[in-house]
Amino acid sequence: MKIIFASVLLFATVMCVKAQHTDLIANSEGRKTVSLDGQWQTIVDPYETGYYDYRYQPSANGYFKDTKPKSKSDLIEYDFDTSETLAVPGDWNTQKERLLLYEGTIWYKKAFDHQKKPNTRIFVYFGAASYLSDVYLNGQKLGRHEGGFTPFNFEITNLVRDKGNSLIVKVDNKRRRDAVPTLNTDWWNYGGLTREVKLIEVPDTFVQDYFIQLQKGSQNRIGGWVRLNGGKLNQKITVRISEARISQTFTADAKGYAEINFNADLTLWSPDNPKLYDVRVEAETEQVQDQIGFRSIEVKGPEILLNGRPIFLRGVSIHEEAPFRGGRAHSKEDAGTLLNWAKELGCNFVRLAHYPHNETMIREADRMGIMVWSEIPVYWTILWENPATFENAQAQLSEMIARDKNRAAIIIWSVANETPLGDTRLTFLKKLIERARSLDSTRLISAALERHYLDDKKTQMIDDPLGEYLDVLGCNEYVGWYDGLPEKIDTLDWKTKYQKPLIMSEFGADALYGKHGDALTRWSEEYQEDLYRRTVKMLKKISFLRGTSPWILMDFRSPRRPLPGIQDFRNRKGLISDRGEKKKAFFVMQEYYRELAAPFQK
Ligand code: GCB
Repeated sequence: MKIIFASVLLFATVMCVKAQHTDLIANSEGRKTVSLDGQWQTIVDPYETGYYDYRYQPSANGYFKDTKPKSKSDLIEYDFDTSETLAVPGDWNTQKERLLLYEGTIWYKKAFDHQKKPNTRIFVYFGAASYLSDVYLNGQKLGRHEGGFTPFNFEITNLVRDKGNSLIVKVDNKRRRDAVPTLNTDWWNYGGLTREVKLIEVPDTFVQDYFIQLQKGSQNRIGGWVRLNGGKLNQKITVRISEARISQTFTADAKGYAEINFNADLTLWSPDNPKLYDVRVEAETEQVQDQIGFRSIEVKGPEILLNGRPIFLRGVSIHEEAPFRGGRAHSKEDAGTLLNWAKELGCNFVRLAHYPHNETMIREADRMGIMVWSEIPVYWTILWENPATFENAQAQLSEMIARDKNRAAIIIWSVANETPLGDTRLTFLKKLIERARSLDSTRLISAALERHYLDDKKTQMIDDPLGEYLDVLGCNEYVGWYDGLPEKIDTLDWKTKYQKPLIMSEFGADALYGKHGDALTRWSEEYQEDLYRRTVKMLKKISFLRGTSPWILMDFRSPRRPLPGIQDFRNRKGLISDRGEKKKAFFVMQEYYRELAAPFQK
């Protein structure tokens, strides 16, 4: 009886610590931090032996205890310190050949020392971990985080020691039907601590978060809020933008929250002039600095207005895949290469598919003047009716917005990609849209929808009921690749039920760089080129089209693409190969964007 009670209690404690990561600390890139990047000790654990006992109950003495034998007779069947290492940040699949197809658990350990200063608090911050993470410090569980592409942090003030800390993370990338994304995706299920890990040290009461952007519809009024966290909440907070001669002081309420609101005479951010201001948020106990751009983004009928002027989004879709070396991208160099290719193509816009990319990518886009569509991996066949799936999608959406809401580059939050019509899906996505609008009323909301044929077999109709709730319609179409041959493209007419701008959020064809043939030879550069030529002609006739993001900038790894000698497990729809070689279709798109740039002025 006692044993049963004890194990129930243990189970309850292990399970109850679920999910309690603290709200994200804003601007992790701009704060003083200690990097924990580098080699971490790792244990590959396909059966989760380090987590469950032999009755498949959570074990009290899992690997997170990091126990060492105390005598020569002690039985301990693992040892982080003599185990293999993996680099963080980095996916595990591309670091060791035998992990390429691995989907399961790997335990990570980092030992560190840290002299905590008086009157400070310490957080451990993860840029992302794919997909499900259980985090422990010195044998104690800090919490769990679900979702592979958004940051999270835990407070460790009371657990951290001056010497010999053991930070252990169980990362599990097993796919699940009820997860977001679900079992089925056209991209590689990279696992691991794929982004940076760091310690953030802040004063006892600190600036937890802030939202500083132009108010919806205004080009000269900044609105938003600042939120403090700690014991001394009722502080004065000054928002200072010295270059614009702005210094405005507010008083936080008893909860540490201050609404901010003031006029500002600013040079607006745009692709022509990606102006960023040094913005300081000065509370009494902490001062934080950030680089923030200000611009307005609105829709009016089928127009998209940037700073009040109509704009055409000359875009391209991008996966978070590293050029040349492969695997998950995470560095400034990766971001620079991808975004410079987009610029060379003539882009002023990128669709970052199909999940939030790393923060460096967004900050580079901010600096380079490239507008961004950012999305969550609500992709294809999510379990719409499952409440936990909704909570998970909503958490990922909230974390995406929490991290990037001060980046001028981001103009669109997208809630879904190619999801099948139905009532439960509509309810699910409407709720996500409401949540996005409640967190950020300044940006546009979109989703990549599908089209269908009318009876005449040539009219492409966009009338997905979700369209009613979006600001901008996205549409993925693959006429000429999955649907007929390229000549079919010439016959199409486009219609929409909505008086709203359309972004053709995907179109394209696979081509292996260097493979040549005539325009009807699948996988040849000529087929892809011909499809792009015909598609561009078609696009020019769509009166409500205000943007394009062809699929895709660079070839990327996908488990759905086995064809030997051609695909070799890569989606070859890139305009550029994974080795950086430009295919013929790149230049078709480049020419179209040159034409478009002229009247619309970048
Ligand atoms: C799509 C998906 C994208 C795929 C692409 C393809 O519609 O949105 O994730 O990779 O098609 O290549 O089939």
